[in-house]
Amino acid sequence: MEPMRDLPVVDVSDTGLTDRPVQQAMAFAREFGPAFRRRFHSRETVLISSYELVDELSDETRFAKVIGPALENVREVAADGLFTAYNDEPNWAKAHDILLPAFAMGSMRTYHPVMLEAARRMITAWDTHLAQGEPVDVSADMTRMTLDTIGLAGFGYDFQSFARTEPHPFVQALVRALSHSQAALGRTPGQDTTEEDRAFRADTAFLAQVVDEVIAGRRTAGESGAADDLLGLMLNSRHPGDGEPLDEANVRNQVITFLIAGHETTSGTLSFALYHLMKNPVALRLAQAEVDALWGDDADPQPAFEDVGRLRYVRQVLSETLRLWPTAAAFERAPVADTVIGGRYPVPAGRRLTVLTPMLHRDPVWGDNVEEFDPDRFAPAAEAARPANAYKPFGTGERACIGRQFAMHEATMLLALLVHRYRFLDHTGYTLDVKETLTLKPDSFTLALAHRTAED
Ligand code: MNH
Repeated sequence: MEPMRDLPVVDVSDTGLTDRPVQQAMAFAREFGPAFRRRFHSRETVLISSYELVDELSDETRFAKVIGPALENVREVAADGLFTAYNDEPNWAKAHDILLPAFAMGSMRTYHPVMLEAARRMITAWDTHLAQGEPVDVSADMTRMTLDTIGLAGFGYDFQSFARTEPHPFVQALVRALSHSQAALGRTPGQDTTEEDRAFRADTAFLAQVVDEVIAGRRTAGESGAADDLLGLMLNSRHPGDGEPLDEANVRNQVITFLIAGHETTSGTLSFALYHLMKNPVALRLAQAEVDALWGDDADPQPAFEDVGRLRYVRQVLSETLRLWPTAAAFERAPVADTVIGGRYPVPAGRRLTVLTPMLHRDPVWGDNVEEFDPDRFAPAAEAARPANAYKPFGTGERACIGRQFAMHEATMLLALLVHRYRFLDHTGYTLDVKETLTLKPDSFTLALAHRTAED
């Protein structure tokens, strides 16, 4: 058997991880294959991108999520919130048990009206741009929409993002804190970071303060504040096991976690989806046919909760978008006991292995035209024919994304409304440029809009 040290090594200590570490790793995977070691000064990461290896890593009896250096940095912001908690930290299981019902499919009915409200804000804003003949900044507006959604659905808090030209101060602080976390990962040892670290602490203190105000407001509201949103659930539920509610600090960490995990990922997905539809007229036609069958030429459709489940092709568009550009592009696993992967590489217990999801999603199990955008890959028959564990945009196992239904409900409804209402004009001849800020999004992507006519 070959030890892991026989895997190809790429040392990036000189060039650094760049501001696009995911795309850098994708290029290395293309060159060095489905398992390689990336060395950056004293830190080494093993990157995995074949279906066969990920299939093994998905076995929950052999592997578990591990908090590597990237999430260890995010922990400075989100601490023991669900996303960054250690597996054996009691608050993980406790919060997971309390919050799981709030993310089940049936709960989407509760969030549907505020999701629609956020979607309508965006349409109002886009109608104004259209009337003034201005293009829209896709990623910026998608981020406004998803932030308003999670604020309203999660905590009854209105960020009013469409009334602002600059992001809400809370978001600015959050984005700065997270980019500090990403930058910390690529730092050269010995670099002086006193100033950045001070700014980072100020930002995290501000985040905590805003969240504490929201929580205090809810507590003062008493009975009338007992809403069935995520915050209401966290403040009012006791764990079925020990009968205890989540502690105060943990509730704050969960709120910050949902804001981190729940808005940039979904907004990036929506932005990539519009990019793909703009470039793929056939897929766009099929999506239009689906929404037209549902809403006809209603100038102002008000989707019912049940409508969203009927938007199968629009959902396939989003699934295919997440195949090519999974906006949370990596997740990390470690063996629970010493093991061997690929039939030949011994891996000691606890050794971190990073799944590079965009390359998993380009594995030959996806066929020989993996770069092509084709929502038919997610037609029921095609899905049934594909092996399990080939598609992991939401991670895997018990630590997989809790917000998957939430994101898909929100994104499917908005994308359907946009496709129903507008023509998308590629007014710059846009070439995809993927920006990385822990999550992925198309950079500087603007669209010109027109109203649809009877012919289109
Ligand atoms: Mn989400 C975990 C991707 C939307 C809340 N999410 C994960 C993981 C991935 C992921 C991948 C696993 C990370 C890991 O293994 O380390 N999430 C996404 C994507 C979207 C998304 C691609 C949108 C598209 N996520 C959302 C939304 C919410 C949310 C919306 C909340 C409203 N996600 C979470 C939480 C976790 C998570 C919380 C951590 C779950 C756990 O470990 O218990």
